[in-house]
Amino acid sequence: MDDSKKADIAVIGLAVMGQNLILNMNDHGFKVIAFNRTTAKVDEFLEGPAKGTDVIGAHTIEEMISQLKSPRRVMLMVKAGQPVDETIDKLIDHLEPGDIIIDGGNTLFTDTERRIARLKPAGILYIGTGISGGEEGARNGPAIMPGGDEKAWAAVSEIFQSIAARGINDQPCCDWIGSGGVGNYVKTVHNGIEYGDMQLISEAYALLKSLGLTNAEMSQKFNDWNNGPLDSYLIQITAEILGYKDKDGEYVVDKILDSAGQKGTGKWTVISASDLAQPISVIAEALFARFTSSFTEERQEAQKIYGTRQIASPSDKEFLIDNIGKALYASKIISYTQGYMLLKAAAQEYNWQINYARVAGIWTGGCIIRSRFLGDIQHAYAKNPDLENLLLDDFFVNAVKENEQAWRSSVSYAVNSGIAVPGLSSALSFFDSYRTDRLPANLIQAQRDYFGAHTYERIDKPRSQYFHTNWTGEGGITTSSSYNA
Ligand code: NBP
Repeated sequence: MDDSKKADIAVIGLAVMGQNLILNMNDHGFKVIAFNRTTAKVDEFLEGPAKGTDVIGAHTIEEMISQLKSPRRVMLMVKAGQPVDETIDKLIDHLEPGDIIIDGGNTLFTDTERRIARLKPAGILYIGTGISGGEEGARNGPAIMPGGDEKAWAAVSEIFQSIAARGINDQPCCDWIGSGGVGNYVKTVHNGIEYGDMQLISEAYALLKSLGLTNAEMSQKFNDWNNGPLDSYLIQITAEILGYKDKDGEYVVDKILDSAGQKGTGKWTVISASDLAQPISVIAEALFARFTSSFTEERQEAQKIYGTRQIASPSDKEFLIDNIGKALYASKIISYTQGYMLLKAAAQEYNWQINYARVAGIWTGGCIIRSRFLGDIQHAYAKNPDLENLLLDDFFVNAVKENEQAWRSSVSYAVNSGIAVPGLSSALSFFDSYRTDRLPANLIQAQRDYFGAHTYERIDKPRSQYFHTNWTGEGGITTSSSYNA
């Protein structure tokens, strides 16, 4: 076949993401060839959503490869994990040096690094890209975070930047993130931040509900908040969800079981943060809150035993409602601060050059955490690419100071009323730790030295000199050198 008639890209995996990305690419003038392990889905797709488009189908890998332009671009939109490796196994003998495999799934970044190393001897270029925005984003413009072999970027940038959403200043929500597994890593942290946002919003909902607001009133309140600094996709859909009634006239949200699921990216974020010693407490609490929510029957039993606490009646309900929005905003600042701390630590550990302003810019459109707020983060890092911590940027210093009192009173109200607010309260505790020049960790060091001779540094001596006290008079002078937990 004449190369000009061949397809620009192949997409393997015709579930919700693959199908919608193909249609999006087709809309932007790219010729796509579709393939799926279960080939009946190829025909269903061509006869269904892809009918009338320029999308073509293949029923074997060989057929798919023979209809692709060189260098061949093959995008995998299959379930993350083993299915990606199995698909690569089937592809590898049909590809030539310079051909490109792109994995668009929610892949663990170390898997991408392993695959890059595996494909390198064959000269096959590999990209691991985060894609965010769910079904709607894939169809109309997702946020795309590619990383891997930089040599491959020039060959895919036009396709990806065309199909991506447009964010702040009409910039495409897609750019080269860097080498190795960084694209997947940035997407993982995006998802962790998404967990944090969702938890904080759910806590604000619990607090508003405790004040007796109806679903319609809460929906209105979230709509109001969406017109201020909290303006974001998640606040907007929360307003819609709270106002949504079933055919029977009842609110759907009230009928949904309060047991939250998770698919792994929040967990990966927390594991990575533990590996890199980064205190992403809001994301961790959001993950743990989902775990706690799943103890449905036990929680019901416990409520019978402990009863419900009396809701503390506020002196000024409207004022407290307003404070809850401010607490949500301040906590969101902390959660993103922590997410960026993790990104910075990972960049240092894995030798990635991450453009933090651009990452925030990519997240301003297409993805689940898109918000006006990310524009402020972009601005902070554009102003100072070496910014040590978002909490040290002038804009965020002022924002936290302005909302601090409202934040404290909202958390106090929750604590006094027995309403769990792990996100809001851990964010506040992090802030109080971060702003404190002397924490009680001196006592922890003393305890460690007492029971394990782990030694400590002193405030009256230079750093990196270690001391041991014979606390009981019975220990020796031998200190621990291997155990540093
Ligand atoms: P799924 O994650 O549900 O995967 C289904 C696809 O994987 C089907 O095409 C299926 O083929 C294929 N597949 C499986 Br399962 N095992 C396979 C194997 N061993 N070999 C080859 N193909 C195999 O699809 P999705 O929800 O569209 O997500 C695709 C990727 O995008 C995932 O990594 C997901 O985490 C990520 N993602 C999803 C969303 C979302 O909102 N859904 C958002 C962002 C990212 P079959 O038809 O033959 O079973």
